[in-house]
Amino acid sequence: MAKQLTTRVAIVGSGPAGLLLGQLLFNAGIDNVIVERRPLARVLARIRAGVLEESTVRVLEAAGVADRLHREGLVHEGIEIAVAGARRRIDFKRLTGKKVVVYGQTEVTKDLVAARANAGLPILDEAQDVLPVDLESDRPKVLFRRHGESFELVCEIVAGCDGFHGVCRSRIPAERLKTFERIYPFGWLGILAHARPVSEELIYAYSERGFALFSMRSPTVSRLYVQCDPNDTPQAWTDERVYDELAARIGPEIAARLERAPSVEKSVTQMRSFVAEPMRFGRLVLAGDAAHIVPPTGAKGLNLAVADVALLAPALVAFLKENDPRPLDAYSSKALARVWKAERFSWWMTSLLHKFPEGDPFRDRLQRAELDYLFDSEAMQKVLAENYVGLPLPV
Ligand code: FAS
Ligand code: PHB
Repeated sequence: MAKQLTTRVAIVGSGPAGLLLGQLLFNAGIDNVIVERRPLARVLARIRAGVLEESTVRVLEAAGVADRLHREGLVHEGIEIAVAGARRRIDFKRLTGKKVVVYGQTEVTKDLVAARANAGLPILDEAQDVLPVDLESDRPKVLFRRHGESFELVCEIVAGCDGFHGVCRSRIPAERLKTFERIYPFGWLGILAHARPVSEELIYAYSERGFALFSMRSPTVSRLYVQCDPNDTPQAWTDERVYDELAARIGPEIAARLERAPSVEKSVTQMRSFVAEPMRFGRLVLAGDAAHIVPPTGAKGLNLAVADVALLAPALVAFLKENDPRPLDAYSSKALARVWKAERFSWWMTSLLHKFPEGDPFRDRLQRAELDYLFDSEAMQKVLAENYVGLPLPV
């Protein structure tokens, strides 16, 4: 016999989307429970995104979790694009009046988990066989097993914040769901190293050997990526090979600054663009990677998850506290309008900066022309800048 629990919003997944939604709903006086498949320690250890849009910072401030971000985050007013050793700075401040903050997703997750603990709110981690049911009724449930016991979490809304490999999206009947996908013929091999970054700002490098990204987490921690075969494993890349490829793809001036410190984390990220429409089915709503994936080139994944939640939280407040269904009815179409713009930008940045397999010389020439045009045209630099710093949030 399953043990019955009740709440107003059952949130599936304790990544940034689920945690932020839980915090905003709590702040609005709406009870919620997070059900998470992994041990919380594993969630807290994940190394993922690194760049926050200004609007993301505003939402985290509104949630009351931005104090450490403001103390430790690095404000960046531009990035550099490098091509065959030449570099061009994209000046966000001058072109858009905006900036970004470099603050790891790992830290955002820690801040949100700490706020949730302070509020005494549950994260039911290590939940197995999680299954949202009765989604077209006004009392949907999330069934799950935890520490040997079966549970039935009765609620009014199920928020599917369970990422690309979660269960919630699959609970929408196939005939009601449209998906769009593009898989890229490469991946990213990323390392984290306790080494001074090679530059004050991020450098995105195109080279005939492949893409490289020189990012960071702090003035003493570098986050470095090289384009790799999509089937590569971290074991296929010794630290020496990573540093050799980084040096070969950026040119001698920056390469000379590479401190070849041992990696403390090494992983391969697959590259795909994916969108599921709609982001709602009955009392189930999707937010973040559960509904869409972007290649990380445009630093949009985490920021899109935050933008979804910034739209979803007030819509749930209107529905649950003011009995006004209109914002929730508009959620999916409004969120998707911005998602597709970020999908376009992430696809464009990825297509611009990565070395594609041989076999399409016309495409290769177009790519070089696009890079040259970016280097020479302020209009093109402004297009990149306004998308990178983040388009306005939907209201
Ligand atoms: P998440 O995937 O973060 O969280 C989903 C949560 O749901 C997880 O904790 C998972 O354990 C849980 N879950 C899954 N199935 C469940 C189930 N059945 N029941 C209960 N819980 C379940 N973005 C960038 O901008 N830059 C980057 O460099 C970058 N690198 C990335 C590297 C990797 C390996 C991955 C996977 C993603 C990366 N991203 C990056 C994108 C990433 O930051 C996401 O956009 C962000 O984590 C989205 O947050 P959520 O939507 O909360 O999904
Ligand atoms: C990172 O620091 O992890 C990072 C930064 C920018 C990106 C992708 C990843 O576009």
